[in-house]
Amino acid sequence: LRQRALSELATREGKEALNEWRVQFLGKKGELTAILRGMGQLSPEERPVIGQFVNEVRSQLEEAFAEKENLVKKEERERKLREQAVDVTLPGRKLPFGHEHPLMRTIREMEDIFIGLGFEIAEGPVVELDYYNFEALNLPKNHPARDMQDTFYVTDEILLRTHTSPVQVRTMEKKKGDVPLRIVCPGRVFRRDDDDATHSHEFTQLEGLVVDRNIRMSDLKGILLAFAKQMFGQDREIRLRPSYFPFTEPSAEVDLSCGSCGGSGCRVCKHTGWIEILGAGMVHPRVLEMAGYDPEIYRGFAFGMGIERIAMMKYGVDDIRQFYVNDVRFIHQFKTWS
Ligand code: FA5
Repeated sequence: LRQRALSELATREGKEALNEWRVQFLGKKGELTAILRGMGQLSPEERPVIGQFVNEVRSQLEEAFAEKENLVKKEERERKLREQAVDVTLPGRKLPFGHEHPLMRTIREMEDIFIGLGFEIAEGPVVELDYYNFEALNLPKNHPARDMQDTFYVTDEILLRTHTSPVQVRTMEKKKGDVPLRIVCPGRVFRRDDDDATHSHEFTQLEGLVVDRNIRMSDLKGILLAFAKQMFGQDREIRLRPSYFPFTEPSAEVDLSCGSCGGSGCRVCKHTGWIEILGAGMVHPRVLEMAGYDPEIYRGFAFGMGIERIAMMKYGVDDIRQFYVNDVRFIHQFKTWS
């Protein structure tokens, strides 16, 4: 029996086969137990001899079993390790990284320049009250200049802001007459304009406002020139043309000299050598007064530029809609890494 058991044990592979072997030879109903049970038929002299012999065989088999069991377990472990092994030499899978949208990048560049010029960043709501968007900017109901900005109304008193100028008023109210006040505010605005290559019904503006004693038009020009040169290059110039906004007096439209043709005339600037980039002016005394600043003591200048138009000029984009259709072939050209 011992011979048979041991040689069979050697042929068993795997946990289950091993277990079957244990049941067959060492189990309660196994062959060794059967021999022990049959001992009753032996003579009293034979019993201890045979009994001892059977126990010896049992412990030999148990030992052999434990050894084999260890071996099987070890093999199993090694097999698992082999199966789960990671090949560290395999090349990694490339994860597609995102990056800034060209508009966000332009906003950040503009903010950086104005922060360098001593401005702080301000924000205001996109869904705005008629009061801040129009009335507090010297545009009472029925004022003809309201037609300049075709408005998306939510209710009679609530609208989608048509420009970032309401943030001027909100900031002045918050500052409660404190000076100096120097802020820029980038943000989304909405107008019922028909979309074309240079107009979008949703676009972004960057508003600027400075309030202090002794602020003059030349301060406005100086700041805008410094901005234009940092944003577009030292060779660029600006020019102010008289204009009209109800919330500034005097008002100006500001042109940037054309970089593509160097001023000699091309398609980008429609052969004029200049491109309009923003509206600006000295803050109207009534606007200062309504927001809590005494116009006898304080003066301010303000400007509002279309960020898409700035981005189009800086990066040579010929259609404003490119910023909104989210074609990745366009957007990926603005990756700052490779
Ligand atoms: C204004 O919105 C004034 N709030 C600007 C201002 C601020 C004047 C502070 C004085 C003091 P205007 O409507 O001109 O002005 O718009 C300013 C700029 O926004 C334009 O020069 C242009 O660059 C951009 N813009 C206007 N309409 C659109 C449009 N539909 N799509 C894209 N850009 C536009």
